[in-house]
Amino acid sequence: MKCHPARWTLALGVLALGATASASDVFLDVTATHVPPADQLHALDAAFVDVDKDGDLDVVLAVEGDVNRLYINDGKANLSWRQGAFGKVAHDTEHVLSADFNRDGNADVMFIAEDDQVHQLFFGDGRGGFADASDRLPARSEGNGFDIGDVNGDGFADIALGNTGKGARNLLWLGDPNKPGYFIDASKTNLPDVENATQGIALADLDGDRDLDMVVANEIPPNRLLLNDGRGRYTDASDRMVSSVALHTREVHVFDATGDGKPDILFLNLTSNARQYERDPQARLLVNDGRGRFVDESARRLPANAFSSWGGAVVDFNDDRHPDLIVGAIAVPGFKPLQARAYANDGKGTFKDVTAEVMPATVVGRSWSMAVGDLNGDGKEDVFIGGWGTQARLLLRK
Ligand SMILES: [Ca+2]
Ligand SMILES: [Ca+2]
Ligand SMILES: [Ca+2]
Ligand SMILES: [Ca+2]
Repeated sequence: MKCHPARWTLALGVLALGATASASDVFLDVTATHVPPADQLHALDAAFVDVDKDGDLDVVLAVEGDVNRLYINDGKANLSWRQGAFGKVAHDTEHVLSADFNRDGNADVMFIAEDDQVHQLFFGDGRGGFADASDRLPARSEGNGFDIGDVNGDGFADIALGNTGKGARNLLWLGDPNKPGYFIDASKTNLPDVENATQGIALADLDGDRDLDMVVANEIPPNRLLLNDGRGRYTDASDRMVSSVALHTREVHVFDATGDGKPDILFLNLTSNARQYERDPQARLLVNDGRGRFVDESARRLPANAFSSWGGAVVDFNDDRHPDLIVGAIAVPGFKPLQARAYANDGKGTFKDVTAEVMPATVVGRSWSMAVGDLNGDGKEDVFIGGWGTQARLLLRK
């Protein structure tokens, strides 16, 4: 559901050390000292946002079945819970993202919810406070994945929202250029009229014409690729994604895995939603052939996995300027917490499992969606790992 174009350029400033990573020089699990303890919480997703404009990234948590949370950063990645920041009412929240929807210069926050269908929008005041503007959102829905970007190039943030449920249609809400902070529902005019069971969405330019196309990750196959006409109108081009495997996908990431300057697509998959072994949960990397076709090259590029994955992150954890992967791992059947995996990129898009050397042994959980950014101001990207009924974890780069 996340696209990381900014990270490509960010990584360019990092010196390539060429050193082999070891447990002592990659990640430090600072959860016990830096994160409020909450080992029963369903912290399904996180967004890094500087809500109080003090120069450090704070952490916003999407919480399933409880009130969403704001953790304030002291500048050194010590996080403290500011209770009540997003009200006092629990919702079935699945995901969170940030953008400046009303263009007042302050970061805003949006949550989407599944079962109770209460999506929430909060306008930030730049001092850590938020005003509930959820009534600005055009509709309720059984939301399970979303992304934010300017799909029609008018400078206002737009929302692509993926839904599940019988007859579910996905939604596209355009930021209203005439009324900043309000939205125009363009779902019927701008999206293909097809049923989806969507768990993740990524907006990214997939065909190199400088507008945001869309990858739709579905729990019921097929996944879809939609191309943007430049004005935010999407047409189905799923035939550009070549894979013979029917996936139960939970999350999608678009990033340049192979280093050719063209975006590739990563699907993180389940065998089933914690029930039996039904589908192949192998993570899938669809590589751009240079002409905007995406071919499944997982077999030779990704470590084999039998675990299911509800979330992951793209991060250059060994400072070689190539994006590596953190992959959440849960054993299904059983829904058993496993150690999160670390896959190192060889620079050409072939990934090696380096979990033993890179991932602290403490990073075991029902890992869910993740956030990446520099929380302690040392210029290296840290990782916050959500958890379903297990402690969300914070990994700092050493
Ligand atoms: Ca801050
Ligand atoms: Ca704002
Ligand atoms: Ca727009
Ligand atoms: Ca495009």
